[in-house]
Amino acid sequence: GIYSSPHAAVALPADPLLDLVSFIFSHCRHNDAPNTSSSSAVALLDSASGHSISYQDLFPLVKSTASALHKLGIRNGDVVLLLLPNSIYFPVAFLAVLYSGAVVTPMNPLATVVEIEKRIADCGVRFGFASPERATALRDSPLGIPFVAVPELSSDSFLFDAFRGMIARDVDSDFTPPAGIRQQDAAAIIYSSGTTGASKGAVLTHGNLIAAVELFVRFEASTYDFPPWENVYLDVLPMFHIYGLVLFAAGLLSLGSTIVVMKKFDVDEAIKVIERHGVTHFPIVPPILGPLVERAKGVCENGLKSLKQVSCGAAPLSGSTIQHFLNTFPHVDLIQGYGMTESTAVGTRGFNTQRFQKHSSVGLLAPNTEAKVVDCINGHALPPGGIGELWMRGPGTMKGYLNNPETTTETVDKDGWLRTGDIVCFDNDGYLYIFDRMKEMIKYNGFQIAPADLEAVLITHPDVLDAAVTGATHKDAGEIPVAFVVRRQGSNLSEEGVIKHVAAQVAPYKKVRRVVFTEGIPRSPAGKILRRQLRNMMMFTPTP
Ligand code: 4UW
Repeated sequence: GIYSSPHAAVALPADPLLDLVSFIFSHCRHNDAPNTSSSSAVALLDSASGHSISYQDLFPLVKSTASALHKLGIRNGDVVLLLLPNSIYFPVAFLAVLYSGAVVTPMNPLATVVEIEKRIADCGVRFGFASPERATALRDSPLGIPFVAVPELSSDSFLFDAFRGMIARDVDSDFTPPAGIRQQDAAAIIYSSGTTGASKGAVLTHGNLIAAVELFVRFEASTYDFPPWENVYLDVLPMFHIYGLVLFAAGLLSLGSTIVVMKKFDVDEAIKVIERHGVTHFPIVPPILGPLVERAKGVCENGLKSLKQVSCGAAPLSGSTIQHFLNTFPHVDLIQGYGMTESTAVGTRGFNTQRFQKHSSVGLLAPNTEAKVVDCINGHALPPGGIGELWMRGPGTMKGYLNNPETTTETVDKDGWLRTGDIVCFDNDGYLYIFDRMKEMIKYNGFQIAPADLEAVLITHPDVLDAAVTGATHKDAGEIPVAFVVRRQGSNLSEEGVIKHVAAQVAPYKKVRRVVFTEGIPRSPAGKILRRQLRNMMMFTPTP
């Protein structure tokens, strides 16, 4: 009943004393050839301004920034908050924190002060990176940690601008971590709703991230029949999310590919950028695919010639959208991938699917990764064709949830199996298909929302007696959060009032988008919200 990866095992570095940054730059081919045209190759390029960081400059910049952090007193194990939109400096900040021995916790840059306060308290953040506007505002708030402002453009003075007034200018571009960093040390704490409850910090180690870079990014590139350093990737995916982080702030930099960074996705702009920079690879989430096909058709009959591959994941992709894409772009490979925060994005990827025509599958298990499909009723591991919960095991599996041993043992069992909360099935060729999600998580445009986080906010409204949240399918966003609210007697709280109350306290993507007033929330005898029943209630409530 155990599925192993059909790919040959990949040898992962055995040295216990190894950090992600040293791993990345020891593999980056441009580092081997200093002062050649190869080392001036562009690593990161800002799509709007054309500002860029070359491979020659990247590692020294990471080392200087790590040295600046060290001078500020950041030490092994300290937690640093990255409250950053996509920019060419996101990877610099991320890798520098890791190289200083500290741990990154990334967060949506639109997070509210309440959410940031919670994060700081939960993982003991000591220091933050934010956009200039955010950093200024947060310095005056009572958060109690210093924030560095990361400029978005000026490549020459990045360090000086960022650390202005905090440290002397003399930073060390040959900095090495003074205290050794081990593969088993924490590198990132990324929040996820897991299978149930409020969002919690998944602790990912340097070893987890090295495994992800090898098994997800570098392995895939090894199957191409063209050199990965000639590839140009367009990044519209947020690097604060595991999918964008592993690809754009780590894996692709080890391959020497060029990454064109877009701060915010806009379909027309993306099409222009693809044409302008000869983009070859475009990793996306499902809500982007439909508009891309629609707009691209209008722009140029058989355009986007440079494009070789579009890869899609983080949420389900509809069959009709896939067909539409294939008809419009017969020259482009469309693959799906599957992974999760708790597996450091390691999971499955489609390979050569144009040839195999299995576009609705999320692909084959990554190397060194095993899976079981567990019958939801009797717990038996099922053969191909059987539908049940996916359990995965491999070197990407997180260390555990921060300060949460109980939820950790519920999620990763003593044999190392990670319960994904996804309902899936394998076919006879080892291709995985995702059917449903049994966990509570809502995915809005590919972003996670934990219903329990919104319930905690709803219940603070004085007119709300009880509340529950679940997801409803939505044609553009995939899913939207819907709140079920029991009002206090005599209250005339409106749908708009509920939506506003939540919106004031959460990042915009988490906003409640529909409200159903009800007499009571269905609960089990143990007090657990019966979410399936909520979904049934929704079917009988007319959409306004
Ligand atoms: N189809 C249906 C999918 C799919 C999916 C994920 O926010 P997280 O924790 O993490 C992610 C990671 C996405 C990802 C990782 C590596 C990769 O190669 C890739 O390729 C495109 C994508 O989203 O959410 C994890 C949850 O998101 C759902 C599923 O419920 C999973 O447990 N999910 N990918 N292709 N659903």
